[in-house]
Amino acid sequence: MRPDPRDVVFQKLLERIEILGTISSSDHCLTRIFLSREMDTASRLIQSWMNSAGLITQVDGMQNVVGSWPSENAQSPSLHIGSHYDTVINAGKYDGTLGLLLSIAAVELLQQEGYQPRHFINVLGFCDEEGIRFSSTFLGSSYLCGAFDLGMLHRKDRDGITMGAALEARGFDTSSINRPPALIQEDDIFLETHIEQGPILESLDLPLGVVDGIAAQMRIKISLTGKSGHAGTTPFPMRKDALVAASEMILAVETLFAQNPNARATVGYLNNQPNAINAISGEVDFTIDLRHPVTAGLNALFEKLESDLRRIARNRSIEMEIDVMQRTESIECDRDVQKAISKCISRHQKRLTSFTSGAGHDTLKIAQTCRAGMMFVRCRDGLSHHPDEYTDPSDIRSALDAWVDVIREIDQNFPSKKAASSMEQKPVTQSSRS
Ligand code: HGY
Ligand code: MN
Ligand code: MN
Repeated sequence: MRPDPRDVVFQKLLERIEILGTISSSDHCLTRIFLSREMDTASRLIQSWMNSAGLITQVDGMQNVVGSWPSENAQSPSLHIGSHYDTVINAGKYDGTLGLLLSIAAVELLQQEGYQPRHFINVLGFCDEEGIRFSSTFLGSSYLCGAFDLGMLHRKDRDGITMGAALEARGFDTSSINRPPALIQEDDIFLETHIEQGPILESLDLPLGVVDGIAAQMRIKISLTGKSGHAGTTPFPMRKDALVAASEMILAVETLFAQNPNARATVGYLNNQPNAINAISGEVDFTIDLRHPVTAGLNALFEKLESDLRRIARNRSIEMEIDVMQRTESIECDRDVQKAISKCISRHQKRLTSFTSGAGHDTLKIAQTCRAGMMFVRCRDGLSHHPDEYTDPSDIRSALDAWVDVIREIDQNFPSKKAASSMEQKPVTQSSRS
């Protein structure tokens, strides 16, 4: 008996997750960052998988992988689906990858079923959602929206290479950036499925959920200059210890943001100089990642934090520079798209839930250009950005079945574009964020 095509495509999907999870710049953990050789290897593989799903593919100069469904009777506006294929350092193998490979598999199934799309459908693999190399995220999605911040080209990586030089070295003409027409247009719709990266679906014992919004986020770099000196002779009152100042500041970040159950703040990177056992720290750089479900909430907390940090620097006679490297407003996912996703999920699970994502996604950026929505898939212990990140195959199968329905539903009943509703921010309760 011939195997069910859905089972065949599903098995291939599981294998591809494993394969992509091995393409890393490191032998002992998964790390695949923007413009790296590993990203080239991964993009070629993704391109081949898109080709075998019947898509016409190309890898653009920004290292996005674009797969277009050729269909005579397709028309505008377009339906774009996908996610990112770069990773953080020491990553899990589902973050980004699952949503992209699920989208390729869903298109393959629809093509096998002889489905004829009414709209242009593109599957998109974004090159830099994590923003590890240049501390600037959504590079691939903003490029495809024609909304790339050209100032980013001067951003340097830890080796002092600028983004512009890294792109030009690959033969990419950066003067072509934002030249119209952009692939993602205002009347289009973008759909992304992604692991939740949080504990809510697991706490509700649900495989799938609807995302109603994505939190505002900021990435900040703090540079402190004190005075290095001898550990054994310099009395405390004479010290300008940058590392102790940074320590007081980092605790101030936690104290302020921990008071607000919906807010998140993380210091993930710190560089200390001279970093010697018997020398007082003279210079420290560290980063702060801030999140809040709504932009206004984040702005208010950041204002308070900035004055706390300036007070600490003043009291310790430390010079301080605050560099806001990224600031992205919160968004509300399109209501019609949310309804369509809910309708499709309800065919595969009895209970429904929707909540705001604390994690950032390319949808956060693309929603500034066109209508967008997301479906979440449960992940074990809500763990992500960690090698133990895991999604159960039965949940992946539910997601695949639902995603096929979502793509067909939106393509068939493409919601008409209403006048932009005021982006009223929905009040956020603790239970409604991941
Ligand atoms: O940081 C984030 O929220 C996402 O995983 N890039
Ligand atoms: Mn991530
Ligand atoms: Mn992600």
